[in-house]
Amino acid sequence: MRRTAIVTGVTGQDGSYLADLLLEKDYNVYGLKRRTSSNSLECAAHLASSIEIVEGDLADLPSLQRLCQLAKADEFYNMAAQSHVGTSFNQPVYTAQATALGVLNCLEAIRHSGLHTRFLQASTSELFGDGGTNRPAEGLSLENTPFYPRSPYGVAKLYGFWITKNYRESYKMFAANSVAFNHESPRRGPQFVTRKIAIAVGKIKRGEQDYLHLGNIDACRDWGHAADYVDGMWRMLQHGHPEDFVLATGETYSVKDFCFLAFQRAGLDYRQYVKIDPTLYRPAEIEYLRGDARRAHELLGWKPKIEFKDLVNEMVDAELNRK
Ligand code: F7E
Repeated sequence: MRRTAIVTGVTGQDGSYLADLLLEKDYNVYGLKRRTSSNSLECAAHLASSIEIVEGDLADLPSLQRLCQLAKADEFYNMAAQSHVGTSFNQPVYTAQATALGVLNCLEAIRHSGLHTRFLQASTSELFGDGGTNRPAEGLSLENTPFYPRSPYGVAKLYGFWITKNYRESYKMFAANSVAFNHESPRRGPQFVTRKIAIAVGKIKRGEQDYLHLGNIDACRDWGHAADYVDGMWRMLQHGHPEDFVLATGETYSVKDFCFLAFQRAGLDYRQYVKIDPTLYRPAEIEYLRGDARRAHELLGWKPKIEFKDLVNEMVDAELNRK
């Protein structure tokens, strides 16, 4: 029988890649979309005729309850959030409503639906913060690293992580957290640093922009490709029992490294174009992230396929080819 899935945040990078994957696997897909005045489908424009788009909001429990009753889904993926770390310092209350309480609303909608819908919470490496002073040689993992979030976004995600675990333990729900390190693609929102760099390279190359202003370019991230990470999330809901998993590449690069490769792809030297703007520094920063996804390799057979350099090239090429 054809399986059915609900994907919140379907108009974003992760939700749209996940919907692509589920369609390839012949699922019926219901995508939740927040109403906006532009009514744009953003990353989901190519999905308009192949999935059911339903308007609703994570902060509005009745809209999630209606969606659960309508879809009668086997799987529910919560990919929606206020996900920009910098923005969360300026909009902490909204971030808590969407990114923390939104998870509770999803779980409540499933719990009261009377259905056995499996739930995936898209959680994040932002839970770890810097991992304290402890930087395990093998990378950060749920087994070896205490949580120490460094932003209102990270704190909201921490609530989402624990409430998912709590509903699993309290109500025996199949509910799991994917603790994903940074994942990027040409569909990444333009305010995240990788896409901001790629867009600037395209514009500078075309003579439409002179400089690129960035904040802390020494920050290091474990960057993978979003298409690989949604596959890890899908595998988590096919697993024999609900568990939380880290998804990461195990490699880390600085923002400066990203700039070097991105400008080089266009035949440019980043040092001539990148200017540091202190106003783009965050009130609290995570300097270094590198994950250990060995449990996902061993138990889910998951390994990221796309390497860092290929990710940078794909993102820059997409911008260079933009008219
Ligand atoms: O920043 C530094 C910035 O905004 C990366 C989200 O998906 O991944 C993402 O969070 C680094 C930070 O991502 C600029 O200070 C320098 O150190 O691309 P980002 P993020 O904060 O790591 C995690 C896993 C999530 O869960 C989040 O939802 O780059 N940086 N200059 C800058 N960052 C931005 N955005 N803009 C700059 O101009």
